[in-house]
Amino acid sequence: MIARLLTVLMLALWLPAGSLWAKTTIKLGVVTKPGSAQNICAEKFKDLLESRSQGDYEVTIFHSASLGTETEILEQIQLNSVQMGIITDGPFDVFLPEARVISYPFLFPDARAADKVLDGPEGQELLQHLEKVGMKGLAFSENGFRNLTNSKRPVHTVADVAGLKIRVMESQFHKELWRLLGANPTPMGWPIYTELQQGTIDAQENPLSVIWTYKLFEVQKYLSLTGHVYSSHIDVANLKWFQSLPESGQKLLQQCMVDAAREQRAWNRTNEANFLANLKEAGMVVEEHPDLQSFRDKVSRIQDTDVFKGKETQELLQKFLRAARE
Ligand code: EAX
Repeated sequence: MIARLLTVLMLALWLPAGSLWAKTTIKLGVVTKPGSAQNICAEKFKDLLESRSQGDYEVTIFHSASLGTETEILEQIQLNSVQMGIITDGPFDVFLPEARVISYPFLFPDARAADKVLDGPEGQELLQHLEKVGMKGLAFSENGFRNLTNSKRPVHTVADVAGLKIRVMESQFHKELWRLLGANPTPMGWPIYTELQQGTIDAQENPLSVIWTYKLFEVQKYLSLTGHVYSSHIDVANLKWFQSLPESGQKLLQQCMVDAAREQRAWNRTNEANFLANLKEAGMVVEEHPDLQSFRDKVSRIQDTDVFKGKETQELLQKFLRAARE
């Protein structure tokens, strides 16, 4: 009798705890530090999901390379030891060659064109492809147009790039791009301040927000507004984990990420002029109008090289090229 009473009592005590345990916890990885583009999106996503789900979901953001490089975060997402990530498009290409179509050189004339293609059927097709590598593609947030910095000399034409030891993302495509431009590229994970400071590398390329937030002006004197590629983040989840959520949860999570990404893109664009002004004030020598035609000429045949030779990559590239020109 007493034993039965005790069981009933224990069950009664368990129930509220049981409903608390039903909370879904999510580990979300970004390589960058607070204040960075990825973090703005991650924090917005966390706010939206936790408030709209009234606490059914809890998001913990792992940032500042605490989970390793972006390549390493992607590996952890595939293993589901991390459920979600906001990751620069570059490092995806080792997992999914199709991802390199976003950063085809000089593809998008401006951010609006990028939004049109990435939010349209072509971008959605790319997100679908991620399922082949165990990831659910939720949305595109923005890193931004990438610009070249270096410690050696002003870069006006592509000839000035010759021989620069440049760090590129862990991406076969970016390595090939800078090889074609005449530099000496080395793939490395983020961050790279120490390597720039010690002179292991002379140059790097990133959007203005990153150059500012990571104080690269302290170790890079010259900035050229090359805007050679548009760089997005692909906001992803582990596919099996995502599919294990109730349908309402899947919809909510996706909508929160789409909304967070939209706000984050707006943040990035609103601040771009300030980032440039800050970098000038910090003493960078800025080439605002480099001879971009000389860059275009060097990479005009890149779509015939090995990095775009896969059938599906080539097909998606043709769709992106068409859509971007419409
Ligand atoms: O977002 O590795 C890179 O160059 C990325 O752009 C960096 O993570 C900053």
